[in-house]
Amino acid sequence: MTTRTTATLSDIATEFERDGYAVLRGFVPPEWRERMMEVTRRDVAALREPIEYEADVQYPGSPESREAPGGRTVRRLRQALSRDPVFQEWLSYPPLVSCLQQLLGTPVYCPMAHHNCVMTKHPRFSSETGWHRDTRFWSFQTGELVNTWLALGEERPENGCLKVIPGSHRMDLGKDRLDENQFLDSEHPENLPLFDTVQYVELAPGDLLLFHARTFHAATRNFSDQTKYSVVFTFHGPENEPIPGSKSSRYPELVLPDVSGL
Ligand SMILES: O=C(O)CCC(=O)C(=O)O
Repeated sequence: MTTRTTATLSDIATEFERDGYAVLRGFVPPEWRERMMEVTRRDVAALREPIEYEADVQYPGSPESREAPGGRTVRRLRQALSRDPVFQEWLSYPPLVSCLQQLLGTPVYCPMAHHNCVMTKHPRFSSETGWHRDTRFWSFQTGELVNTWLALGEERPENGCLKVIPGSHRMDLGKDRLDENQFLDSEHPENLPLFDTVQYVELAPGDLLLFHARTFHAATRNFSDQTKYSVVFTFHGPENEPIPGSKSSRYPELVLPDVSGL
């Protein structure tokens, strides 16, 4: 993995195409990051819906129910775009949009049905996310979508940063290598070599991880004493659309401004 602040768009695209992810350091203007953090803390404190609670996913480590101790621990503030204009500003930020145009073509669309959230990972009640592709329950014409994962604070192995399997966005895997929830079967002999290639994506506040929606990724719970916050969106280009009538088409999509002429 190469990490740079001054990479050309074509370097980023080459790395992304090869590895299924790329990291751009210090990418977001600090005042936006601070505002996103403020809004996140406000909405977590107020339990402002729509929210996914840790108890809802029932992953290893999740509280047993919303009524159990820690049951109201937020996992994800959904519909970030409806929470504060800073998220719309972020999605119109020309350096971000030009990266996405390079990877996906023009115009770029942001489905509001998926991601469009702030992920929160609480130290006491967070859970383990198994190895999966984000496309597992999405319905688009193709799997060509790009996720942006913006670190509002530090992300390290200790607090449950993302782990990725480089190049896995281009791998075809038989169904027998996945469990019933489409997580990678950790004991399947053909999957074992993949785990030797795992990379931890460590991020500093303001760093941006771009990853392909087919890249296998996972994360542990948060073993630190501070909550971790990340702003996550997904995007597709003009040659990929949600399947009509599916969950992926249940909300409108935001069309990002074309920045090619800037
Ligand atoms: O932070 C985590 O636990 C991973 C979240 C994730 O991969 C997802 O929600 O798709």
